[in-house]
Amino acid sequence: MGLGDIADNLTRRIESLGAAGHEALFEPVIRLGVTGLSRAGKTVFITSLVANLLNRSRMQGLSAASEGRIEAAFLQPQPDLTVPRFDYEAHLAALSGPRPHWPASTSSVSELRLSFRVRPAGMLSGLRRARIVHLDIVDYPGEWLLDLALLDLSYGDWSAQVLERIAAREAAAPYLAALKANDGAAKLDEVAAKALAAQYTAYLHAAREAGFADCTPGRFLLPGDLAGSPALTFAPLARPDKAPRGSTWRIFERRFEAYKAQVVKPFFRRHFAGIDRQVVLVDVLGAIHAGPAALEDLRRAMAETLAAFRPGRNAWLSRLFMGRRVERILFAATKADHLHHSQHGRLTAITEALLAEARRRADFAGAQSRAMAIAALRATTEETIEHDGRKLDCVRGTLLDGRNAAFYAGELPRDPARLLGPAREGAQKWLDADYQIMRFAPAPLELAPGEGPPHIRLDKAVQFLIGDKL
Ligand SMILES: Nc1nc2c(ncn2[C@@H]2O[C@H](COP(=O)(O)OP(=O)(O)O)[C@@H](O)[C@H]2O)c(=O)[nH]1
Ligand SMILES: [Mg+2]
Repeated sequence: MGLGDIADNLTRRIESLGAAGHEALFEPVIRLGVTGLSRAGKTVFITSLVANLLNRSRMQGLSAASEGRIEAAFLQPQPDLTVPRFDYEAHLAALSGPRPHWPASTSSVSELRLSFRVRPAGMLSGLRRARIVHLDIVDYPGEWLLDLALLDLSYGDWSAQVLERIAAREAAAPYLAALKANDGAAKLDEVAAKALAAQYTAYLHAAREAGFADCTPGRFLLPGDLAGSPALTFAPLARPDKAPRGSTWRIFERRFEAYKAQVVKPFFRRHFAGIDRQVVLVDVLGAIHAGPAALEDLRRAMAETLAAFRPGRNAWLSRLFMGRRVERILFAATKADHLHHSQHGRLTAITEALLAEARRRADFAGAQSRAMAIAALRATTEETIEHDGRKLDCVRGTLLDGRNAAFYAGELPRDPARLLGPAREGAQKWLDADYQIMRFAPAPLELAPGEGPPHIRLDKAVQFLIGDKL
């Protein structure tokens, strides 16, 4: 660990003590990381989570809530003064207004502190005094976790890997064509470099649209305030025989290294290293709908993501963690309200299987992990309809265009291998089934006092994540 790292750690600790004052020393803080690739459902998850922790009658699966031990829950100023606050009020207003709509998409790190006054569990519950427990929720893009793998790669290795993976992808054709006109050995032309980086970024967006998750560098998709900076102006190249000084290859190589040192590492240092509990949201249904290639890619991306939770795998990261670790990791397949509950078990089984390899490694590292199918905000109701003389278990909701419709997503297989097998073997499409997806608008809410927004298994998710700390 360098001096800079030590100083960083110290300042961070002192700041977090100072900000909350003297008492903070005795008040436990749980840092809950919420991540997932973009559109996985992070913003909706955090908004509904907070609303349901403030008003807990739909949280019977959280034992501190069902035992009535939570005397109060309240939002507080977060200790981190330089991280944007998660805009809970605005997101809740979007979901719960008279014309409910999904919150606008967000693309960087944000935080929110929720504090509880909670009585201890067990026999002495009535005797001992209530204590304060803080829950710091950190929302960060899963794309940024994928960048961890870059730390172990040289520019040359990364370029080779990317070019091999994208060779057969339709979405990459324009970039690969542009690449032909660029010689890595030639002197860098900044205008051409910018154009090439832009074209590579366009490929990443197209790949994301097509359902692929292996999109590095993560900041190209979600640049925040780094847009246009040199650290983001590079792209993978075919290695030239010779790369003289000043050549595109050499300069891209330097920028790749700068990206690692000045973008990737600070993210892990500032936001990731302090996390105790983690939920990884995964749009499994969306990937199934997009087809076998997208599902296989999601599996690979999840395995890579999990590498971040096994600090032993990466020397730099293990120094940063200094023996700490993320204690619990939940993989939650989101948007389960697209399926009738009779299929939720299958969705969970598919999520488990999808993550099996990755989970084995995380369990090995001592973290507890679990897979679950949830809906942070339930937008549908269930209904059984007759179709061609057959009973179909459907869901019904309001579509984005205002129409009301019953919807059948298709029948998920009982055996996850029926999907994962063909995905692994590179099948072009699902053979014996067709999976649909539909975007529902959030349903208008009529909440009784004490009630948070309707959800599916959000309470169980929270119980697994932080139940032992309340
Ligand atoms: N039906 C349903 N749709 C959801 C749910 N959560 C998220 N979505 C959909 O997924 C989209 C992306 O969610 P968001 O939270 O913004 O994803 P983020 O990019 O990970 O923050 C939303 O606009 C909704 O269309 C859910 O619980 N149920
Ligand atoms: Mg978001």
